[in-house]
Amino acid sequence: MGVARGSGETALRVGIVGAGFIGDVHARAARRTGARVVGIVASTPERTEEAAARVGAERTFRDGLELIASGEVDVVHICTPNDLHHPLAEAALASGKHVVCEKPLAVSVADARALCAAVDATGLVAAVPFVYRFYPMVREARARLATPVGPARLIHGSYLQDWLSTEQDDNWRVDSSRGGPSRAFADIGSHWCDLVEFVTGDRIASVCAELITALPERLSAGDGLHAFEPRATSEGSVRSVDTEDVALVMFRTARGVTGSLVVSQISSGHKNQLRFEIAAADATLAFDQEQPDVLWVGRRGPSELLARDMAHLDAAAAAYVTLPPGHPQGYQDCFDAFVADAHRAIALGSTAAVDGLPTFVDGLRAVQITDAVLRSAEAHRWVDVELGEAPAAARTERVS
Ligand code: SOE
Repeated sequence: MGVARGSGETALRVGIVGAGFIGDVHARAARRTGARVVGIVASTPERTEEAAARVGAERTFRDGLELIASGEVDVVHICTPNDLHHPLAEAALASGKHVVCEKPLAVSVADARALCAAVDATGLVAAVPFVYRFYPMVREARARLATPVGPARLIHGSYLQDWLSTEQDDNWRVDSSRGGPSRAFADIGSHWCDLVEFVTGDRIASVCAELITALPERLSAGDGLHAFEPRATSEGSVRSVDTEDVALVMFRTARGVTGSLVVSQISSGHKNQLRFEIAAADATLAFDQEQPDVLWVGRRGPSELLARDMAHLDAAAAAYVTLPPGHPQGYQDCFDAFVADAHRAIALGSTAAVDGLPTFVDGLRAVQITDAVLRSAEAHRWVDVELGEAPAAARTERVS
């Protein structure tokens, strides 16, 4: 493990592979936990040098495998294009490193399952940033669905963005060879499904899906553009698109609840709007990721817009409050809370010790749901989600 700090504690040593906007988010979150950002790697030597200066990394590495083999890091944060997640996570686990791997965990169920088996075999900590679980008002919704408002009867919502809404917009996610066979659903529909399963405690058991590619051609930008990055030039060759812009999904859960989801990355005006609405017996709960400091509680009688004030929140929600009411907590705060919990699990030697931490088992779930959505859209019928036996939770014995 890392070098001792004044209090005798050991600062965790973090290595980051991938330096798009999310790599910077990981670096800021790691630093906020008190970890050292020992090293970073980007897609080119120039971008690596720029990223190291930008995030204040202690050194650079030639590539992800050199960072993993260096012996200078305790946990590897994987923030690369999706096709590299499996090989890098596999190498990190094999070398005894804990892993935080961006979603989707892998571009196939087999690869995601193999990674879960590797985690189970080593007992290392391995987490996936389904970070929207870490908003205090999401935890409040989860607590209310567990008791006062009763079980869910109807679940619906959407996840809408517009950063891919013109032919000029391009990104590695659009290319199935880099992003995987599903784009919009795997990229952001996975967040929505993880969140509603987390909040309700239920599981999506079958889906009926339609996938739509509204822009069949785009102006290729190669690997050059990061998510949400505006295009500077209109140079580039036209390329055909083999992944979806929109996913429409109906689903049934294991408890028999029905629901629907609209996923779109071409909805002008919506920047990162994840919304769910859950109609339970005594109230409806609605959450909007673009207004994350409030939770709407709808009733036959007076409804209320519950503001984040720890004096009135369930203890499970108050645990994630870091600022007084009226001082909005946002996306980076939510990401910081996820990384803090992941690093706490490393310190404790167990993911089971940290309630609500999304692990590789949750990453596998998301890939299984994505696989069912792809099969349903192909066959134009309802398809069961491959629930299978979720791999055993990582053992809790100490990690060397
Ligand atoms: C792009 O769609 C993206 O950065 C996703 O990859 C993230 O998972 C999501 O949280 C925000 O949008």
